[in-house]
Amino acid sequence: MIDGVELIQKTYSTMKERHEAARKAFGRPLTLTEKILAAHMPLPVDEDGKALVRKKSYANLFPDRVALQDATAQMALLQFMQAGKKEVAVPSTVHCDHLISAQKGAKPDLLRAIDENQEVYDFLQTVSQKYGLGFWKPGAGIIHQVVLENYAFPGGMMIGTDSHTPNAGGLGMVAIGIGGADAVDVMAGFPLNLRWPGVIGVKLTGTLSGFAAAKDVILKLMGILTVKGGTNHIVEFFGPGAASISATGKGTIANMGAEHGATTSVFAYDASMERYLRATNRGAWADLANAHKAELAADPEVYADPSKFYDQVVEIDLSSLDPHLVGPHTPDLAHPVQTMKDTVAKEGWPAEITSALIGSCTNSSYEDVSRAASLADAALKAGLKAKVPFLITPGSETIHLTIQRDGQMATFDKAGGSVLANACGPCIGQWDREDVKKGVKNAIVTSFNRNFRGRQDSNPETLAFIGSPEQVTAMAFSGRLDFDPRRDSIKTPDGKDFKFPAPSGDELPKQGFLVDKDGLIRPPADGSKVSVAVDPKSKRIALLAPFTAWDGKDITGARVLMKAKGKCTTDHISAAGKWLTFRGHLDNIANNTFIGATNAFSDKIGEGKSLLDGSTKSYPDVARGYKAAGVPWIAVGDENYGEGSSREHAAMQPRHLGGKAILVRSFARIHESNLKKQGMLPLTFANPADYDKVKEDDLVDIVGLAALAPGQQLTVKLTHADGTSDSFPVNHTMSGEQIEYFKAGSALNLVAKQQKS
Ligand code: MIC
Ligand code: SF4
Repeated sequence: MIDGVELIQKTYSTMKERHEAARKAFGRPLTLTEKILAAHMPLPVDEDGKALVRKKSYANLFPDRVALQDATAQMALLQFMQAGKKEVAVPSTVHCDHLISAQKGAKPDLLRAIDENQEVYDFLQTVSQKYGLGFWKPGAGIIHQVVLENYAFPGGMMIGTDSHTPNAGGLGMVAIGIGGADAVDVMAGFPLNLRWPGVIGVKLTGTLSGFAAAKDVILKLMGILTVKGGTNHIVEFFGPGAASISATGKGTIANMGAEHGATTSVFAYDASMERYLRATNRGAWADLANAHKAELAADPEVYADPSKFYDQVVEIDLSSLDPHLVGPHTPDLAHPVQTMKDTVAKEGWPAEITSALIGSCTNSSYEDVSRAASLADAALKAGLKAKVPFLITPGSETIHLTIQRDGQMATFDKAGGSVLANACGPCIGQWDREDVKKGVKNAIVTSFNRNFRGRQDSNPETLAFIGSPEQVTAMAFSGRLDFDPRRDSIKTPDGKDFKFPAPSGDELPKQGFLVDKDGLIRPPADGSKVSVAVDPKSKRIALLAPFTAWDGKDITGARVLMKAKGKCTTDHISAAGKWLTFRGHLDNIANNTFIGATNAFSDKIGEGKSLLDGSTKSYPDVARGYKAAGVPWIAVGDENYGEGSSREHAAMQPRHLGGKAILVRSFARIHESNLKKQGMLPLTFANPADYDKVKEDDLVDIVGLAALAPGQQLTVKLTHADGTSDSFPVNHTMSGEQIEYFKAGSALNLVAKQQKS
C-alpha cells in the first residue's frame, strides 16, 4: 500500500486532467471543493460528457486516507472484521485519545488509562496489526493534531470516524467526519457514498490583531450560520485574510466547522501551509504542492466573482473582529466579549468562573500555546496567579515535548496551571471534577469546540462558554466571565492595576519541533497470523451479531418510545463520559440510550412511559420491554436531530433495542448517514407542524415501504388513544443503494452478502 510522498504524487498525477473533465462537465470554472472532490472520484463525467454529480445526488468518492479514534474505532473495526477482508485498502490509522480521563495530571492519568483500558487498547492494537493499520499509542496525541502533523496534505481527501476530522482542512485537505460503517466501506476498498455538497464561500479580509484570534473567526461564523447553517455544504475560505492566518489557525477554524454542521471546511494552499509542512519534516510534500499551486486553489474566476459560484458568501473583516465567547449550552450563541458585562447581568449567569481550560484538538498548536503562555508570563511578572483551576491539554506528544523544551509549560506551571495528558480528557467528559458538586450552577470557559449541557463535567447546571486560548487564559487570571482583557484590569498583590498586553507568540518553534518518535506502531508486512482476542465474557468488547433483514412489510402498531423536545444531540442519544467504557459493547452501551433526551410529553429527562403497563421508566428499560414483547417502536425529534458526534452508537443502539424509524424535523448529516447504514429508517416530517400531532399513547404505522424508492414519500398514520387518527406524508433522502441497506438490515449485511456470492 503506498503512503507518504508517493501517495501525494499519485493524487497529484491525475488532478489536472480530472479538473479539466469536471470543468467541462459543469460547464464553468470550479471551486476548490469541486476540484478536490473531482480529483477523488472516477472521472466526473459519463461517456457522453454529462456531469455525473448534481447537488443533492450521491457521489462515489475514493479518499486517500482513513483515521479512527479509539472511542469510535472499536465499533468500526468490529464491523470491519465482519467484512471478510484481509487488510485495509487505503492507509489507515487508529489513535488512542478519547479514553484517557483527567484526574491528577499527564503522567499518572496516562498510566491509569493504560491500566484501565488495557483490554480495549490490546484489541485495537491487535486488530490494527492484523489488518494493516498504523496504531498510535495512548499519550501520542489527539487524532486531529496527529493527523495534521503527519498525514494531512493540500488537495488530499480523508475521512475520519470523528466529527472534527475537518481539522485537516487547515492544510488544504477535504477531511470529512463519518460514522464507522462508512469508514468500513472505504477501508474495504469501496467508495464513500457522499451527498454532493453545496459550497459556502467565506471571504476573509484584513488581518488579525490584538486579542482577536483564528478561533474568533469560527466563533463569529457560528453566530452567523448557527448549528445547522452549514449542513450538506462545504465551507471554503478565501481572500487576503485567509493567507494571513497560520496553518494551525486555519485548522482551528476548519475543526469547529463541525459545529455549524458543514460536511467540512477547506482553505486553498498557501505559504502558511508550506511553512507548516516544512516545520513538520515534510519539505518534499511542500515542493510537490508548490508545483501544483493552481490545482490547490479555486479557479481564478471564482475568486473574482464569488457570488456567482458559491451558494452563499459570507464576509468577515479580520481587522475589526472582536474576541468572542459562545454559549452556554450551544456553540452558536455568540457574544463579542465587550458585551458580556451586560449579558451576564441580564441573564443572571454567575459572574465568576470556576475553571478555565485550554487545548483540545481544536486549539493546541504551538502558536496557541505560545500566545496563551505570553499572557500567563505577563501576569506572573505582575505577581498574579491563576484564580481558578487552569487546565491545559496539549494536542500531541510532539507539542508537549516542544513546549516543555521551550518553557511554555514551566510558565503554566508557575502560574498554577496543570498540564494534562495529550488526550481528549475534559472535552469529552473525561474530567473527574471535584471542585464543584453536581447540580450546582457554575460557569466554565474553555477553548474547546463543544459546550452542550453536561458535556465536560456531566453537571447539567454548568454553563460552558467557548473562547480562544488567549481569552480563556486571561479569564483564568481574572476569574470573571465578563472580563474583557482589552478594557479591564486586575488588581495585583501590591495594589497596582494590571492590564494584559496583546498576546504574542511564534507560529512555529524556532528550534523546530521535538518529534514524538515512539507514538506510532506500524503494522507488520503480513498480519494474517495475528490473532484478535475477544473474551466472550468481556464487558467492554463484544463481537457483533448482524441486524435482522426487513421482513418486507409495512411497520404497524409501533409505539413512540421517545419524543424529544428541543436539542437532541448525539450526546443526548448516547452519552459519553463514563459510558465511553462500553463503546465496544453494543448491548452494554445501549443502557444509555436517550438518557439525555428531554421527553416532550413530561419535560423529564431520560425517561418515558411504557405502554405495556403504563409505568414510567428510563428509556432503555422501556425499549427493552418493547423488544421483549415484540412491539416495534419509533423515536421522534425536532430540528438538527443527532447534532454533534460521529458516534454511530447513536444509530446502532436504537436499532439494537428494536427501533424501526427515527422521525424528525431535520437531521444532522453524519447521524442521518449512520442511521441509513444501520438499517434504520431516517424520516422527516414533510410538514414540520406534524411534529405536534404525535401523542404519547399513539400507535404508529409507516405505510408504503414496499414501494420505497428515492424521492418517494411514505405515509405515517397515527392512531390516537381516543380512537381518532392522523395521517401525513414523510420524506427520506435514501438513494437506491441506501434503500438496499434498509432491506438487508444494514449496509454491512449487504457487504457480507456480496462477499459470499
Ligand atoms: C466529540 O467531540 O464529540 C467526539 C467525542 O470526539 C465525537 C466522537 C465520539 O463520540 O467518540 C465526535 O466529535 O465525533
Ligand atoms: Fe477529542 Fe474534544 Fe476533539 Fe472530540 S472535540 S476529538 S473529544 S478533543
